[in-house]
Amino acid sequence: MATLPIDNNTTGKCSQLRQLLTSPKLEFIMEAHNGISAHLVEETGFNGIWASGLAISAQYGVRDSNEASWTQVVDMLEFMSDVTRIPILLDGDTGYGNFNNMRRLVKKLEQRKIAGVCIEDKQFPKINSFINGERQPLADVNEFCGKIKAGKDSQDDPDFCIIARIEALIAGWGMSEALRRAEAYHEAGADGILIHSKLSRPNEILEFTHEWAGRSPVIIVPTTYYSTPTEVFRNANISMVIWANHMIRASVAAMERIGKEIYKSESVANIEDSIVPVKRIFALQGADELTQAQERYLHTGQSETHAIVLAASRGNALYELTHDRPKVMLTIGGKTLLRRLLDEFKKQNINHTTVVAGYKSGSIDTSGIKLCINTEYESTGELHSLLCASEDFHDNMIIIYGDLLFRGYILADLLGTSGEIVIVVDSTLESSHISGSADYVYCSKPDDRGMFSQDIDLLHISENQVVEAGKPAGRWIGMLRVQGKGLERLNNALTELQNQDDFSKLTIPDLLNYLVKTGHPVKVHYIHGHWLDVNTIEDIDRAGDFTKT
Ligand code: SPV
Ligand code: MG
Repeated sequence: MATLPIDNNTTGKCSQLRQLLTSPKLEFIMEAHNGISAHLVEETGFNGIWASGLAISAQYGVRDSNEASWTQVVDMLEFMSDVTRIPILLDGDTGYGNFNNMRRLVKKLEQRKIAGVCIEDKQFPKINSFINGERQPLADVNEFCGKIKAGKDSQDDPDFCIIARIEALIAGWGMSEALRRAEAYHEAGADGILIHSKLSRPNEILEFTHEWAGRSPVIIVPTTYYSTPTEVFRNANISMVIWANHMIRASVAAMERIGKEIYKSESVANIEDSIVPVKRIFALQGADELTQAQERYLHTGQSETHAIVLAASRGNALYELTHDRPKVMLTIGGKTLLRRLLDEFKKQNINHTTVVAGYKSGSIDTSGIKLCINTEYESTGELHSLLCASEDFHDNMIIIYGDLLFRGYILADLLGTSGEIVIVVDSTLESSHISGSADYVYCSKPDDRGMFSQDIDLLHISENQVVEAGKPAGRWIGMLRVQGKGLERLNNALTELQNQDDFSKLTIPDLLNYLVKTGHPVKVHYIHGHWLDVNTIEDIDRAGDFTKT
């Protein structure tokens, strides 16, 4: 089975068809009328496809009377051929014109990797043989032989097959005319004869094959004599059976049944289990292949960033404002803090966000996120919340507090850093407003604002200024990045810390200090302002102004 995009390993479709035609076995090919039905025919196990004129015209919603142009047919064949590896035999009606049209048709079919064409000895524009077949005029034998020859002389691949279809029996001209025509078409170079009948018994087909005696491969279309046991065809040395219209008839039956049911019940609840899931359609379209290709071509080796948002706390200093919702659901400038975060994530192509909630978790808008709940949020700290999301840890992720507002470049720059664990530190200590508790950061070097990309290590992070450590280099803003081996370090540290009695109280700064203490560097990415967190009522006003600028 081929998957999209186009499988170019299509060489040999003509030779496959020739083998089917000349093999001593009775072979079966099945009708298809568009890409998806062709795909299904191949997936089912058939070795070849009949691109039926009746079915292709029907799926276009027009009559089988050359109402769809031949180029429209060829366009559809391209879709069918692109998604399949088995050969397609086109029902080419009368060749869509005279010998000259036939020459061009063969060229165009070969360009689209169609393995062969069957033309019938009627006149253009044709009408389906089952509609007043006996009254339809036949083509002149010599003219039709010229068309076969012109087709054979135009093909590039010696295995491309041209099948001559004889309508003499349906048109009421009798067996001897059918045999005379078969002989002439065979002489003209036809690779096989399709003998058509509209009787409900296979009698005239069997008489024909008996008289023809294997001079060339014989193909039949048992649409009207469908009850004939297949063994009869096998015994008659028939080369190939075409099931000519069964995919389109099956789909019409299914669409009618389901459509009526939905119309009647004004609901789709009843029929859901009797149709394929949408996933099956995606599979038929080769959606997985596209996802893999996106990984390969769009992200140039970089996997997608995931985000973990810590949002379990109420924000006690906000009093009534968080009476019925956690802090992340506060609206600032017309949008909740959470929505603002998600919008910033989207800008950086972060599409996997896990939010760890606790307080009033039911009020969190879950669209576009996965929600994890820290049920013990009242008695536990940040690391416990972080652990709740451990299933969604990723080797390319950010961990962020839910009450953070920041300019987009801060996240973009953090994503551009290469350290395995990197924290964002604001070096504007003096002028910054500090509500809530501040996480003072002590670093290997202070922020040298004259340098763009600095290599800075975290030494220590603490809620209080540590007098003996000197002046802190800044404050952690509540945003960090983990990538590559950093994930293993984070997981190991969390596992080890869980053995401590006070684990339930530990914070992210505790985790960072532990990492540093155990010899795992945590890198610092300096910024200078352009963020705030929302802890108090005054912060809400400030946040409103922040979103306006
Ligand atoms: C078709 O499938 O369009 C055919 C076969 O031509 S039949 O409809 O039986 O004539
Ligand atoms: Mg047809």
